[in-house]
Amino acid sequence: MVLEDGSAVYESRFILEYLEAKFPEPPMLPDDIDGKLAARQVEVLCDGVCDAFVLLFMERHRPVEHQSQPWMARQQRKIDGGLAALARISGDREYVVGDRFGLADIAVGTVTKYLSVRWPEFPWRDRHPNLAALSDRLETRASFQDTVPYPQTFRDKIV
Ligand SMILES: N[C@@H](CCC(=O)N[C@@H](CS)C(=O)NCC(=O)O)C(=O)O
Repeated sequence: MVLEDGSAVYESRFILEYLEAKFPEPPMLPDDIDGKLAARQVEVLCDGVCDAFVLLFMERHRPVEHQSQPWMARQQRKIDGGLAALARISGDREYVVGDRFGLADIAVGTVTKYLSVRWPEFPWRDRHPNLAALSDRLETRASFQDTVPYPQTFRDKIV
């Protein structure tokens, strides 16, 4: 995240910590310790899905003779398992954790939108209609509309 003075905060967990410290109201985390833990668990799952997808994506862009099918299958399992866990946790709740918008919603909405943008043919919506509904709801928020992810161009060859 690039700040107004041109400096940068990187790694999503630190970016969120920075934003929370700078703009504590409204809080991103629930007040109670169990709620905080639940939100952080969702964040970890989302990071895991995202990291596995980045690894899978990179592997797919290597020359085909260098690609490892078992490695790609391993990443795919993490993505599938992570999304299934997120779908189970979210259920049909309005917010992923507790009764107000917060970090867990940001994490889930970010990973689902990123998958939609970067991997449109992946059928996560058909598999998890509740996550699709949650994602669509989140995408109506101005903060999500203002920060739609876009695929970056890789200039260096992936070897
Ligand atoms: N651990 C880093 C991961 C950063 C990362 O790999 N981000 C990916 C999305 S999850 C990205 O920006 N990819 C660019 C693209 O796909 O165009 C973080 O959480 O900030």
